[in-house]
Amino acid sequence: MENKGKYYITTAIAYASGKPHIGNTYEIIMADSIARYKKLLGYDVYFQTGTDEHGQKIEEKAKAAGVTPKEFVDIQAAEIKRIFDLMNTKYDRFIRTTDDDHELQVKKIFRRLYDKGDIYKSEYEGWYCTPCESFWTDSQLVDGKCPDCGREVHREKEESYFFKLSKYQKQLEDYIETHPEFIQPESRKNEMVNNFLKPGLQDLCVSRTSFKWGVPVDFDPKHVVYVWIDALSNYITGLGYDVDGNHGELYKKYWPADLHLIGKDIVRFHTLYWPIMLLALDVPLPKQVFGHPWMLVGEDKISKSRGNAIYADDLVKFFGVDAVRYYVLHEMPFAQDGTITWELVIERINSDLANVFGNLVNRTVAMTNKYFGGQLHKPTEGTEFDDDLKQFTLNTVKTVEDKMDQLRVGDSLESIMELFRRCNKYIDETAPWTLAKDEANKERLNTVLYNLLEGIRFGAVLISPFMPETAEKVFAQINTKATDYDSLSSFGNYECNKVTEKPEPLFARLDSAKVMEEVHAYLDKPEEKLEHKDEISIDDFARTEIRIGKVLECEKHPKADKLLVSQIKIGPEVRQIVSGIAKWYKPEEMVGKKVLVVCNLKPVTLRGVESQGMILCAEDENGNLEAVTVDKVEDGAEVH
Ligand code: ME8
Repeated sequence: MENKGKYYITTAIAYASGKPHIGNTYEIIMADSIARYKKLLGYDVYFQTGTDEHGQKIEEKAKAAGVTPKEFVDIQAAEIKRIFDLMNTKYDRFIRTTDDDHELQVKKIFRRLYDKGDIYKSEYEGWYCTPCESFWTDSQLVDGKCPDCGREVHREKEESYFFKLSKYQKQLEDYIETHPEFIQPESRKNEMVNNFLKPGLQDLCVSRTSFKWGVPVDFDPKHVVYVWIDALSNYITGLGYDVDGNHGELYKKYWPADLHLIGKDIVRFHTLYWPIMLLALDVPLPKQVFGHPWMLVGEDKISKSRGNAIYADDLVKFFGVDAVRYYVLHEMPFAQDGTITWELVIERINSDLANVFGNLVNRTVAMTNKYFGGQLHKPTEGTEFDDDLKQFTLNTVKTVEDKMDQLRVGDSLESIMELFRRCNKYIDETAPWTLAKDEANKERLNTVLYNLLEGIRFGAVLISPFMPETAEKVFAQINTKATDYDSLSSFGNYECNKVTEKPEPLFARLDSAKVMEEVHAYLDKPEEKLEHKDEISIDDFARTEIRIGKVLECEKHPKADKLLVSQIKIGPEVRQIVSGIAKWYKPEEMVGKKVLVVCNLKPVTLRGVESQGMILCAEDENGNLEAVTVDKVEDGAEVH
């Protein structure tokens, strides 16, 4: 296939502050579908996503959770990646802003802008919104609250570094004017121009001293780099951009980005601050920023605190990966917000995936088996219905191409669904079951089924970027290898291999009331929690001396069946310890084990035998007990 050139696509990097909801997840599914579609067309695609891990909010959340910020983001990033992987997204790099290569370049970028005089030191006083990590002036506040999120703001004053946005305003305006496709959809562009550029850009505060969790400014380490400067840089650092010009191969090949896919709330950062950073660094600007709309639950904003959040992994449990991908991609309009509820997902699966797509494939494969033992031959004749179907099929390829060029993903899926509807109509028009009654119609029946299988093949190839697993299932059922884009250049490339004998339905029809009952039972299930003891401080814990001990000898207690008596070497000492483990261990099984011993327990005498410590064991609900052991560490080593 002809190489169409390179295509670099990115998503926003998700805040590593909590589990991503279906709205956040929609963005990566959409990016994945665009990336797969471009690959299908023959582009050399690089797709990057990842996590935004610094900032005050994350520092505070980590503190509340009693872990270090790095421990906190490690857990969050793993969860975010798990959800992205579950949704079958095939990114080339999952960048984390705590990655060393990224942090190094962020430091260098900040220093370069400072050395150039584009960043300068001054003092800042303003209204600060902690969740948004943004300063606001009096006039920017809305009813005294943060204009972005509507939450409380507080007064803060700090010595800060500032970025001279104003210096590049004119250059940016010219770029936006001469590149009408740069900010999409059009409505978002107008918002940026009218609300921010026309009034004039203010210099941006780009460092913080009120918290520590960020990339330090290397020449003034009490400051950390503003999280947006850090986060936006990921799009170039992830490719191996180097401030000193020693760029990696990926950067040389893929930059500038063809598409930054982001949500409507962060268009300002991507179309004003980011291009100005690039202008200041003398780096070419990205070709397009697309601010997609938001997904709502019913009519409300998705919010964990409101308790209305829907998560991709829960949906997948009930409907499978591809049905969820289909729903979010099909349902999200181009510019207006879209909506999701569990009931709507069920309705859409029934109306489109079960009744139209699944039913078409199932009926066609079943008829091919029934009337031809699963094996057709290439047809020799046609009728007007056939021409119409063929034309419709070929047109669908073009329509999808046009729509995808404009990133109208939902419309593209609708066109593919229209093709399946057209095929179903063709079944009604040709009535294969009637043709089958007369042997004289055998050739005609072969043609009809061939055209249907070919229509299905076209639909499956076209839908493969959006529903990759389903497309594979269809290819397997109709047994075709003609799955590349070139095979769609003309109607009639289906090879007539023997179709599968027993086609599995692609999508089961769902009984809404029944499924909703199960959904409620599942979602209302109280979260299981362990009972915890009172909190202790690290100092309290440090009072317990736990060391590794090697069991040298072990025998039964002379007077108690439940007890074993061990001689345990702990570094230079040997201690005698009595433990209630005879039910689980024979004495000889203990010999040689390196166990954990509490050394500073007051000695006690148990049925006449002194015990100078305690072996640590784990016991589960089923009554299994195991001594905790180590492998490599020498006896005497302390556990902390
Ligand atoms: O904004 N529907 O991260 P984030 C659709 N770290 N998209 C939604 C949405 C919804 N209901 N809610 C959020 C950040 N999003 C920054 C980005 S990029 C250098 C730094 C989108 O985890 C949101 O618009 O809050 C954004 O594009 C993405 O999810 C991640 O949001």
